[in-house]
Amino acid sequence: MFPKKELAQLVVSACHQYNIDTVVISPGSRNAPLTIGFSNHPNIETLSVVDERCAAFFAMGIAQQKQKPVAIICSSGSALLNYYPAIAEAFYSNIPLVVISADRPRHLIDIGDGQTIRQENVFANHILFSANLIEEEGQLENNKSVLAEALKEAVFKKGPIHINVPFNEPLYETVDKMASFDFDNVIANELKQSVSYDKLNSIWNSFSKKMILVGSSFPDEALQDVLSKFTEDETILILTETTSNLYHSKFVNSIDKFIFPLTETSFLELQPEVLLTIGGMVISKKIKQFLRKYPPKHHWHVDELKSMDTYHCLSEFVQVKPIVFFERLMNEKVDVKSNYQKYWLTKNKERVEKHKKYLANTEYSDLKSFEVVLNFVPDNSQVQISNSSIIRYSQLFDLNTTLRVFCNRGTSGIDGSTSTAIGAAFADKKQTTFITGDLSFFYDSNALWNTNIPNDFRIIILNNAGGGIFRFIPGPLTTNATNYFETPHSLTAEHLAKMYNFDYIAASNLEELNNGLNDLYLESDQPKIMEIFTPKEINDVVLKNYFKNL
Ligand SMILES: Cc1ncc(C[n+]2csc(CCOP(=O)(O)OP(=O)(O)O)c2C)c(N)n1
Repeated sequence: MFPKKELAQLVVSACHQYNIDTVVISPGSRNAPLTIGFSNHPNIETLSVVDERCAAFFAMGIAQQKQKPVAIICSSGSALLNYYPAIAEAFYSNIPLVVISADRPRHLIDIGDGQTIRQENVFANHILFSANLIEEEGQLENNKSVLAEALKEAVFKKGPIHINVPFNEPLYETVDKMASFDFDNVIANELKQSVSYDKLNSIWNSFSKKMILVGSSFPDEALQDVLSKFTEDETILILTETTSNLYHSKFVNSIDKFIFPLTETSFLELQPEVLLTIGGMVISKKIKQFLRKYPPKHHWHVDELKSMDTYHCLSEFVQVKPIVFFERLMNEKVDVKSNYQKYWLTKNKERVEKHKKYLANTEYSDLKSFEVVLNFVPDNSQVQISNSSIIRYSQLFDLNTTLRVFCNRGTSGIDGSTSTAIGAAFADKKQTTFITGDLSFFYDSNALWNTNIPNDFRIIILNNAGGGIFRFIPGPLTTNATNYFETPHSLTAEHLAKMYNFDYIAASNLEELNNGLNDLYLESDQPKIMEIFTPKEINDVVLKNYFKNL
């Protein structure tokens, strides 16, 4: 059974030809032709999620793991606007999210028809392409070319696109056969790259203090191998974020711990002459502040697609795959004497020792709990982390090097981390642990309203009864409006767990935490939530003392 509407058939064909094999559908009538078309396609998996905000983040989690576009489909009206948080996240995290909205034809907009808003170009500020299709005789070629253009953007530029598809009624008519539509050159990559290697090599080889900083990246063994070779060059210090998914004993893997204790004089020593950045968003506020205040002579960002001037000193956007660039640098490397790397790696070792010593004697708190949790997360599994303190705690630890770590840092929202984690767990097939704060968890609790959650999915909530971050950062506690920052509450996830068929484990001290984590990772025929209740009056003190002790 197929939709009778040619336009719906065209959209389905285009998505298939552009290699989209997963579509998340939210319910509605106006999108019925698309729902019928996609759900009957033999090569496309369709998944149903009611809440559009969750559906979009869920799809984003799948696209993040599969590294290919995933489509989301919804009805007209405010349904579409609920996609916006995930669209913004996908825009800044370079995730190909194909947004397809059903709409009414133009003559029915703003005349008092129901469930109708101005949908065309509605995401204009955070979208790679907006395609506004038209359901009229003679529009086939135009619709085809605009669809192709949109889908190409999603595939090759890795970001969100919006396809708005107006349908006249009737919406539910079907036929037995689909027409065939051919889209030319669907896999041709049009990116042109030209890099002035001679100039860059000569700069690179003339300095003795070079820093490579890696932001969020999908795990990439080849990149890790090439970068590992750079550790043999004593002029180079490599800093990697938790979400870089790169590991080596000579990389500084926990940037905040490394940077925090530095004084003015040591900042001058650390200031690189050349800064080479790769990857996406950088979490560490401290490294951003440092590099903005002590800018390098040259900052190059190496990426196939895009670059941002995060440190206000970008001198060169090197538009090429990082691995290609690194190989060229390596081949033309000249030996330069330097104690830059050795000095800073020694300093880093001292920090690691202090970290261990402090944590060995730390009382039950968010920080201590996070350490214990990390000891239990199984090797070779995936970890999704929500925003706020949790992702910042992760930047203090040298993580198990077999883990794959992700966080929605495109916009750092607390609004879709659970849904993203569920999408990622669904796509990855490996065990996934989602570690989250309580506000982030309760905010996106509709994420659990999803029939595609794997049984080995685990949620760990550090419940400090509010936004713990606001007790730590300077500012909120000095005001008389703290409740509006911290938003204290006494909610627990217990009832949600019951409602959504999750096993539930609670812990309120170290012993319960250890026992609970043992149980958490036992096999089960339903997913599990572990809720760790921590003392909010102590958490910020423990963290402040941690930094003092470094
Ligand atoms: C959608 C959205 N709204 C508001 C914020 C601002 N914000 C940042 S952290 C935070 C509190 C998070 O609390 P919780 O998840 O409990 O984590 P904790 O601070 O306790 O680690 C808020 C409200 C945000 N990042 N995203």
